[in-house]
Amino acid sequence: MKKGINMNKFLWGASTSGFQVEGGYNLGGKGLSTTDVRHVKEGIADTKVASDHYHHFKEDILLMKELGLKAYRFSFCWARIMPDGHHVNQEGLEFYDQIIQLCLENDIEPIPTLYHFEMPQALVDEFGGWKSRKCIDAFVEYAKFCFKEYAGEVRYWITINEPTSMAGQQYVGGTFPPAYKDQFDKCFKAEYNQNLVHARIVNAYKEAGYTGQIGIVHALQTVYPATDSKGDKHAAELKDVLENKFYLDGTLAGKYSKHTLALVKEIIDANGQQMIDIKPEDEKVLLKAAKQLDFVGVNYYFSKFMKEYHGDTEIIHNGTGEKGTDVNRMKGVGEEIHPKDLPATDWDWIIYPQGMYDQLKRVYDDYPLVHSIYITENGMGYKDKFEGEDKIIDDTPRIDYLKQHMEEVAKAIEAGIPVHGYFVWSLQDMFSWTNGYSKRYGLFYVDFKTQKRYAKKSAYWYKKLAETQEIPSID
Ligand code: BGP
Repeated sequence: MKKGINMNKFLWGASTSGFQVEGGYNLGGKGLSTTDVRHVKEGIADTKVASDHYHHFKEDILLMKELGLKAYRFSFCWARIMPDGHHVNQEGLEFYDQIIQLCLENDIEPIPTLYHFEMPQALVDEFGGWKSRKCIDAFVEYAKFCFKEYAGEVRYWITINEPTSMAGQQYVGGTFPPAYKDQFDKCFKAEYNQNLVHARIVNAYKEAGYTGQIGIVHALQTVYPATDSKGDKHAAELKDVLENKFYLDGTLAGKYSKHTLALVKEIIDANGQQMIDIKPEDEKVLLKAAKQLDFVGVNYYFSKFMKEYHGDTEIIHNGTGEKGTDVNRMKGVGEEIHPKDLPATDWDWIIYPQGMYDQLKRVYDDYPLVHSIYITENGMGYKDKFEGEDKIIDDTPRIDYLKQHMEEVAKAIEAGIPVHGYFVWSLQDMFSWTNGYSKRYGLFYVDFKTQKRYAKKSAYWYKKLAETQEIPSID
């Protein structure tokens, strides 16, 4: 990265999430997760097996070791630890214990996320999921249990992965159960509840006196107006509040600003829905947590460019990798456009590395309580081609993507922004939530028939980076 910056403590790592890699969906006493019962189109994936990390975790951790990585970000499947959301399953605990021990033995920092898009289905049956305060209480108990169980072994915890992605897909985009569309009020309410549960967990961790670090992970997409017109600028602000600012305020400032709430109301009003209730007692909990938060994780993949739009909502999600099929215009928000001069992935994610720097700067400048940032996900979905055991999988476009984004991270560090680690999404190929298995992200290619792993060109490139602490060129 940059000479002169002490990179010894910088955590180079890779990320995964339980449901996307583990498989073993009914093994070792595991209960069903909300993701297990979600309808996945026939043939695109076998999520019951996934990347079979359940049986291959040793190999996967040793592959990280070979690359010289210093940290592994993974997630606990709550239903593996507590099949019904309340009672402990010893075998599930042991599974994560083995992962944690193996990481520690190999000098890899284990960084679990408590909630990465999945919870026990039993809790949805019992309480209705995040909508219910009882579900929030159950999550707090689960978190407290995990803190106690792994105290002394886990030094970094992540409460929730991307509160907004899940809420957006559940209530606006309709790609996740309960698959509602255009329910902006419910979307903000779900984010509100997740911000609150996150805060309660942070406070509980600190009250118990643990000495590790605790943080949250946000999906941050940098939003720009398509032109300098007033209407486009306002559309960008509205989109930003929907995608970023509402939950940044809630978790990093501990208070929703008046401006944020005015924009939220504008979106909800435009859709004829009822403004959500912001309770002062909840904001006290949020503020207490924001002041004690040790770090924020940033997942950055793409930026968005907005123009003014006043029609009805129309969202066509490109989940096929057929470039140019994505449509996103939202009533009360605006329309996403794809500037012709900017590259995009086959899934229409606009590649804009500068958005990484701009977002890091924004988080640091606008939220003075933030004093430590990790890039917890960054990577490129690509249609990798396997051409035989003896041929290296050439994913040069991914290397180019990673390199450009890391250069922006280095720029941010030079500018004094406290970024303390970087995690590639993802360690190995895995299930992609709305795209099945055709969208690959891994440093390691997975042949899903044999579950054999093969290093891609990007894995060697990343290894060089971890060894030299300099961003290598693309050969
Ligand atoms: C993030 C999620 C990850 C992962 C990644 C890539 O939002 O935290 O779990 O899925 O995005 O997304 P996708 O697989 O949809 O391309």
